[in-house]
Amino acid sequence: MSSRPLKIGLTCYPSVGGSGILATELGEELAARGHEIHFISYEPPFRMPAGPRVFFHPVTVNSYDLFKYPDYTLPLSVKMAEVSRRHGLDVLHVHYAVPHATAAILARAMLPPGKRPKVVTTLHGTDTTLLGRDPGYGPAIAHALQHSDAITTVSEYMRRETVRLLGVRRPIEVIHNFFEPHPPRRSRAAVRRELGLAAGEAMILHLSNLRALKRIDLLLATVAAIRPRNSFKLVILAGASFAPFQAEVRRLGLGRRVVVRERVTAIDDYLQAADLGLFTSESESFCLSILEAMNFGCPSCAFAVGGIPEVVTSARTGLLVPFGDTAALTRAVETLIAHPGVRAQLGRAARLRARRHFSAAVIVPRYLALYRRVCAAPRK
Ligand code: GMT
Repeated sequence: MSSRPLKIGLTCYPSVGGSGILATELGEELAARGHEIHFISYEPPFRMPAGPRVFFHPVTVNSYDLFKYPDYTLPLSVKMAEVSRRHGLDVLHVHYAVPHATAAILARAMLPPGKRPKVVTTLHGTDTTLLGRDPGYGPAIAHALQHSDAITTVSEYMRRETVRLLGVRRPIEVIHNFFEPHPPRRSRAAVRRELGLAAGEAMILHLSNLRALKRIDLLLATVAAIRPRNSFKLVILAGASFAPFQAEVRRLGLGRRVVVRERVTAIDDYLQAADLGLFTSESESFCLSILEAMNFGCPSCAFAVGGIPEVVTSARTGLLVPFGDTAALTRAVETLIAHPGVRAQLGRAARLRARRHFSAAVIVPRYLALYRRVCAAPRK
C-alpha cells in the first residue's frame, strides 16, 4: 500500500464540542505526520492548529428573503466539491453526520469520476442517539451512512446504537477518541491560587458545554450533599453561559463552593490542578472530558452510561455508579476527597490507561490505515 502523504478534508462543527475538538486534534496530528489538511467549515475550529500543511476554507451562508431558514448544507457541499477539485483531496472525513455526511455525499456526486474523494463519516453521539431517532433526520442520516465509503464510531456503544437506531447493516469500525495533553502554561499552585482553593480543599473539576443531557441539575445536587462542606471547590469549565444555573447554585447554598470559568482555551492548566473529575451526563458516547482528566492523572466519578464504561474501568481508573444514583455519586466523591492515596492510585492507573488505549500514537494510525484502505478501493 502506498505511503505517499494524503490530502484530507476535515469537516466538523468549529464550536466547543467533543466532535469538533476531536476533528481538530486529528488534523493537527495528521499534519504533523506529513499529510495535507483542509478544514472546511463556517469558522476555523475553536482549537485549530497553525502551521504548514493546514488550511482553512470558509463556507459562506447567504440569507435570501425567499428562505425562512438559512441553508448550510448546499453551500457546504459546494465548498467541499470545490476544495476537493482544486486540491485533489483523497478523503473527505466528516465529524458528526448532520449535515456534514449528506453534504459530502452530494459533493462527491458533483465531481467527475476519477476526481471523487472517498467519504469517511465518524459518528460522535447525538447525531445517532438524538437526531437518529428524529423522523425528520433519521432517514437522511441512514442514507448518508449507506453511501459513505467508511463509517466509524467513537465507541462500541455508539456502534450498537447506530445499528439499532439507524438499521445500518454495513461494517462500522470503532475507533475510540484520543487526547494529547499540552504542557500547562502555569503551575498547579498558580492555578489553584487563581481559583481561590484553600490548603486542604479538593478541586473537583467539571468540563462540559452544559447542554441538557449533561444534567447540571444532578451535578449540583451531587456536590450539595458532599460532607464536610468545606472540603472541596467545584470548578466548572463551561463551554456555554453558566448564568441559567446560578439561581440553583444559590438555592443549594453553593455560592462559595462553585467557581465557574467560561470558554477557557488553556484547559490543560486546569486539568493539571484538579484532584478529581465529576460528570453527571445521562448519555455520552465516550466522554472526552473524562479522558482529558485521565491524562493528567485525575480520576473521575460519573454515571455508568453509554460509552463511559469503555473509557473508565470502575474501581481501577475511576468510580462509576448507576445513572441517577446521586447519593452513590456523592459517596464516591467523598471517598476520593477523604483518601488522597486512593485518588493517586486511581489517577496513576487512569493515566496509564489513557496513554495505552486512547493516545494519538495508538489512534491516529488507525484512521490512517482506514484512509489508505478506502483509497485503495475502486472509486464510486
Ligand atoms: O456533548 C458534547 O460535548 C458534544 C458532542 C459532540 O458531538 O460534539 O459530544 C459527543 O462527541 C464527543 C466526541 O466524540 C463524545 O466524547 C461525547 O461523549 C459525545 N456526547 C454525547 O454523545 C452526548
